[in-house]
Amino acid sequence: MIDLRSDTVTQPTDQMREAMYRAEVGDDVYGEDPTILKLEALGAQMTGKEAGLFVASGTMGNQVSVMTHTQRGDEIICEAQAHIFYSEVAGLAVLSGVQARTIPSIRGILSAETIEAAIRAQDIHQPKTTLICLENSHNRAGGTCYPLDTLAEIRKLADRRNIPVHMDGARLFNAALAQGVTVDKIAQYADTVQFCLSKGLCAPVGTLIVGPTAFIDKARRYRKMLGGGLRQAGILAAAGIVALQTMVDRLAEDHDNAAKLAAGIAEAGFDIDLSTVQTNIVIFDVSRLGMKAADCAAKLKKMGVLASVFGEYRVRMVTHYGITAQDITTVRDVLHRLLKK
Ligand code: TLP
Repeated sequence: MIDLRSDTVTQPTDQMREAMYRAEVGDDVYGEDPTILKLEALGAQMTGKEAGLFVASGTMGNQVSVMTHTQRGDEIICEAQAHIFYSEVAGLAVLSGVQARTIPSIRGILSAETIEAAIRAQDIHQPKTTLICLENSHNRAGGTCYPLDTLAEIRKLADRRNIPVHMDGARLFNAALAQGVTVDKIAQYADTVQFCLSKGLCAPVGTLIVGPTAFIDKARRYRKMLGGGLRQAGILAAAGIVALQTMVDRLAEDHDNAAKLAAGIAEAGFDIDLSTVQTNIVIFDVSRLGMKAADCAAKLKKMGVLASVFGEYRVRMVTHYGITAQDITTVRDVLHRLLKK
C-alpha cells in the first residue's frame, strides 16, 4: 500500500529509536527530565521564543494554548475550516468555554482587514475578542502558507487592538520551507505557536507549544489539568530532538513529490487548484468525474493507494518520509487507470 492519508502515518527513524533507547530521563512533572528540558529549549530557540512546553499532540497544543490565552465567554477569531475549530471535537467550547468567530477565506489565508472587521465592539451585548488563531500551513485549504507580509499586517493589527495571536503551526516547518525562511521568521509574528514533531518530522509522538515564559508556566498547569503531565517523557522527547536536528531539510523531498503528484492529478483530468499545492498536501475535487470522494478513495484502495476523504467530493493526499519519487509515479499511473475504467 502507498499510504498518502496523512504525514501522521510516518514511522520513527532508526536514529530516533536509538535515541529513545538511550534517553536520559526523569520525572517531568517535577521538571526533572533532562531530555524534555533539552527539547523544549531547542524548540524555543529555533522559533525565537522564550520557552517551550512538550504536549502529547497538536490538538492538545492548540487547546491548552486557547485555555491559557482566554477566559470563559470570550470569542476567538479563526478561519472557517481551521483545524482548531473544525477538527478538535468542539474543544474550544468544552475546554475553554469560548466561542469561535469563523471567517471564510480564499485558500485558508485571512487578511488583517477581514480579521479587524470581525473584532467585537465594546458593547455589553457582545463577547470580548481575546485571541486571533492562524493556521500555517493551512491543512483543509491544501497546505497553503501565510505570506510574511500578511503576517506582518496581522501582527500590527494585533498590537494595535491588543489581541494576542496563536499560530497552529502543526506543519510550521513545511510553511517555512515553502517561504524559503527559517521558522523564527514566521513565529516572530505570533505570540504563541504550536508545532508538531509527529507529522512530516516523523517523531512518534509530540508537539511543542512555544511562547513567553509566563505563558508557558500557565500553560503547564492546564496541560496537567488535562492529564498531560507525563513522567519519564524524555523517551518521547529524544525522538523529537532527532526530528528537529535531522528531519527538517528533507521536507523538500516531500514538497517536490507533492508538486509532481499534483501535476499528475491535473493531467489525469481531476479538478485541482495547483496554486494551493505549496507544501506536502494535495487536495483535489472528483465531482466533475461524477464520483464522490468516498467512492474514489475506495477504488484507489483496491488499486493499492490510500487517500483521505476530505469532503463529499474532496480527496486529500499527503506526501511524507515513507513516500518515494517512484511511489508518486505509481500513484500517477493508478489515477490514469482509475479514470479509464
Ligand atoms: N491533522 C490531521 C487530522 O486531524 C486531519 C491530519 O491528518 O492532517 N492542526 C493541524 C493543522 C492539523 O492538521 C492537525 C492534525 C492538528 C492540528 C492536530 O494534531 P494531532 O493529530 O497531533 O492532534
